[in-house]
Amino acid sequence: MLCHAPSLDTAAVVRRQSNYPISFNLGPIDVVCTHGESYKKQAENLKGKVKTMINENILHNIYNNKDDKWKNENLYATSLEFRLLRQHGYNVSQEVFSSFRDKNGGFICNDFKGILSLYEASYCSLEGESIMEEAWQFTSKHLKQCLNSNKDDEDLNEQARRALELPLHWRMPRLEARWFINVYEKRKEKNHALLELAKLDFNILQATYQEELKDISGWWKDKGLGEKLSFARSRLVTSFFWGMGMVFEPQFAYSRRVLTITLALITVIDDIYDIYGTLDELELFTNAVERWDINFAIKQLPDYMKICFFALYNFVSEVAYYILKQQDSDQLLRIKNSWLGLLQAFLVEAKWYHNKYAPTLEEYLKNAALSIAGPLITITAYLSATDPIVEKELEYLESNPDVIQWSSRIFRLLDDLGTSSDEIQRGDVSKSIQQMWKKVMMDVSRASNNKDSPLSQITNEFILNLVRVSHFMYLHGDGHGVQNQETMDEAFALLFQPIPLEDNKHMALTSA
Ligand code: LA6
Ligand code: MN
Ligand code: MN
Ligand code: MN
Repeated sequence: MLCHAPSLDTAAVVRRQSNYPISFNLGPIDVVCTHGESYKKQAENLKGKVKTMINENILHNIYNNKDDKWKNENLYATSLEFRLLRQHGYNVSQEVFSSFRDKNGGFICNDFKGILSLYEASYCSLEGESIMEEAWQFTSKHLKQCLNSNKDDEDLNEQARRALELPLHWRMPRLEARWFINVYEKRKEKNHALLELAKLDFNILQATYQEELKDISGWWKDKGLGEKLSFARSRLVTSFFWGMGMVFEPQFAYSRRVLTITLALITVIDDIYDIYGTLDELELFTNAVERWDINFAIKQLPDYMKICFFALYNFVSEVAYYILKQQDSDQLLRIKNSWLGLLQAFLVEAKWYHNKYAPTLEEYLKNAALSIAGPLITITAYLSATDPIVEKELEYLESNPDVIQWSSRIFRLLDDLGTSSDEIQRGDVSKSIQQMWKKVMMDVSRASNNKDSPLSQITNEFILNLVRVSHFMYLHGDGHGVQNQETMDEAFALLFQPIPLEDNKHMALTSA
């Protein structure tokens, strides 16, 4: 613990340089006009029509009526039901695929659609499930082969290509919705009312996101961290994207705001620890957060850290205040300690760097699962999206349980793959990511099927979604830091391009 300030001769310090590009400006938000209200009216009309077609208890009914019927159905339907049920926390055995096995360990299936569906289902497997592992081996091999020979159905080919790139279970739900609307639209047999409602729903939510982002970016600009700390990345839009990926439903606007600012602050502070700060300064900053003492910070920190500390201090206070006001529950220490955990992990890495120490792989991974901010982000999502906060669940999250450790390791590996220019054997790593996903799914499934588990279904979903956003963000390199074109195009389309609607006359004819 530091009792006096080390000499901080800031002028004499030679600092490292970052070569991150500047952030995208927020032009699109200012010019976008929101159509929220007109979309909502049209959607209300369609909802009535669609309600009568869709049975809202559809999964529940499938699950309860299943027992013997599994065997009789085709592989496509079985795989689809298996995946959807598992994704929604139902307990389904891998044995449902037994009747599709052949003598050589393969699967009896002669259509591409069935193989694709089984491939997607295989990603919902748990540790030790040999049938599912074989299903994955079998289908991924066949999909790759079929891709080249299946000339007659280009749409199906496109789906397979995308599935091989990343399976559905690893993709962000909202991006998938956007993509699937296009797929469905091309189908010959489709329900126009359903399609139109999906588009409207998408556009309505998008208009809401735009309002939110406008508001949050006003906050961010007002704080001026982008200009004051010009060495650091200012990543508000991509940070919003992470938040939206974790909690996309309209009622979670506050949570998206808190997550966005949290991610943007993490990114700035990460650059202080990785690039700009001296070791003495970093010790001081960590210390100031540990004490949570604004007077200490004012007296001891160099100017550039002061502004950052203030921003963090005020933001955390604001969130704690909000929760106190809403729920009479004081979470200040909780949030502060989550931040401290992150900064301590950042500091360990900084010490390694400055002391030229090369950690062992195990040492590295243990710390890296913290420095990726998975625990902080998960707890922040929980606190900002849950009312009432359940003490037992929160304590569980704070204890850094397996589910957070494994999801954070995946997040870390993906980040390292995306942000490191070193040659890494992608094949090996992606297989280990698959194994880790199974570990995550083990915990999620255990939690879903145990009434006494402290984890709720929705908290599990936050955790899975964080991993899904990282799959997206690092798929083509470093989407967050470098903001490569491919990733940004897809992210921006989701946030700023409404889906064109069919004209109303046509709608009236087809959906009557
Ligand atoms: C990302 O940048 C960053 F700042 C992290 C702490 C990872 C978590 C992801 C966010 C906040 P970088 P590092 C989006 O790749 O230094 O520089 O931990 O993180 O690898
Ligand atoms: Mn970094
Ligand atoms: Mn770092
Ligand atoms: Mn990185």
